[in-house]
Amino acid sequence: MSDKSEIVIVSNRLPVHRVDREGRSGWETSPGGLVSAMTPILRDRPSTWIGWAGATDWSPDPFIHEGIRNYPVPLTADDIANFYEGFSNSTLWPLYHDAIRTPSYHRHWWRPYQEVNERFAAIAAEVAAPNGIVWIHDYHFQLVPAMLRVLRPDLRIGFFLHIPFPPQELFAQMPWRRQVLEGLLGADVVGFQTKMGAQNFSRLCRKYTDAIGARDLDYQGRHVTVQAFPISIDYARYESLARDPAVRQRAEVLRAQLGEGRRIVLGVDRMDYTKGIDIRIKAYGELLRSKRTTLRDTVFVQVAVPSRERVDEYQTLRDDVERLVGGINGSYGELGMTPIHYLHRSLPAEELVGLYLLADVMVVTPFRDGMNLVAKEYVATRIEDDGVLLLSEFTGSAHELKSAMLVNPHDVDGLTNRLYAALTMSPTEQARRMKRLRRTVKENTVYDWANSFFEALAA
Ligand code: ADQ
Repeated sequence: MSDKSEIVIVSNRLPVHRVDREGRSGWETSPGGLVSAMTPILRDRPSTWIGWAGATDWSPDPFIHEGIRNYPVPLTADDIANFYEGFSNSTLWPLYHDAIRTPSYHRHWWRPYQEVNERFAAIAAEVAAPNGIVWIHDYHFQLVPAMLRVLRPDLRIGFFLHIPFPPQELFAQMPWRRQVLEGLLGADVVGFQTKMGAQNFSRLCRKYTDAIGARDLDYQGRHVTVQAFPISIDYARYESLARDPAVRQRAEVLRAQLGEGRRIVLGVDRMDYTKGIDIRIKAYGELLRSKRTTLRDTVFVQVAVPSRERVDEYQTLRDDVERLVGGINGSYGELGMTPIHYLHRSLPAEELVGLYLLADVMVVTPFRDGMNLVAKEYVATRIEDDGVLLLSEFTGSAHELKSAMLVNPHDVDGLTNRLYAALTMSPTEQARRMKRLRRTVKENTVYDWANSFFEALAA
């Protein structure tokens, strides 16, 4: 394989992770839509994926795994504290999610953010073939496009933001707002999950930079395409897992464990304060308190993957969620039967799909979410056109999944009423909605998403 790549992907994590088995260690492809969407495209041509390998004490040399060259970028413990947990996850993440937690602005995080962006840009510049394509992912690397353009003006540079892009009223808070916008404007294509994100970006660029244009922008003599590319899932994979006899058998075992005859309400998320895990548990508690449902009729299962546990806000959230679950189980549970089952861990896809198959109601209630793939995964597994998706209006998914039962997660009474309506929805109404939802997700898969981004970049 040539050491120069026609396609280069830049993301915070490499698409692989280290596994140790029987004393031998090696790499395994990480689960996730982004990795599976890229793999067919990357395998066809010389390509490199640049990202962090996940450890601060060592960083291996570039290596090939399943036909893709991985280029690990070393990050020190200080980089993780300042660039990752600091600027990325305590400044940008809350600011871009409606400031539902107060963003922290620290000058001693900004410089490391610039330095790490420079490090990634330098590697991309080194590995990309002449006139090659570099696709940069997410809020960790908003300065890379402009840095890379200075080093390699021959490249086609794309940037995709996986999280929301905030409106002017919020973005204007950021002390480094102009630098971030100018960083992104280094790309030829800047992609967002929704039209709203794209509009916010164009408007902010017109206000704080020299860029002009209604949606696409002209900047420093270049054309910058600004567009929504709603991300999706590998629909066929989820549908086929839903048909897999082993997965279905496992689901039946889980059903027996949860109690035959109980309707199942499910939540699956990263443990993050944007996801509205607390609010949905409160709403379920209200249903029990008002006796509109009982311990015998329903059971709530919440699976939350541990996330960013060293950031204070995430510790507090976990404590809050666990206190809420404990309170409700204490008040309404009986010996041998609890209203809420709570798992704080990651589950294999087969187990997750088993739960999707069991869920009569799937509750997805983020206060703000770029897209939310869990909603789409649930829909893809409902091969019998039943089940109800209760979906927050403030997710990117709600822009597409219009036949879901939409909710405002800030309104506990509204959410409680909708949860009750979902639990009592007729099978005919369920089927009417689910058929439409399934068609929508099937028509725009993660492969369509990746192809349309590459097409825009090649145009
Ligand atoms: P996330 O905030 O991580 O992603 P989401 O889109 O819901 O949110 O994706 C989560 C993924 O993790 C799903 O594929 C889900 O199956 C998986 N997952 C969740 N809980 C799990 C568990 N307990 N065990 C195993 N797997 C679990 C960010 C943005 C989103 C955007 C995506 C993609 O915040 O808005 O949709 O990127 O762009």
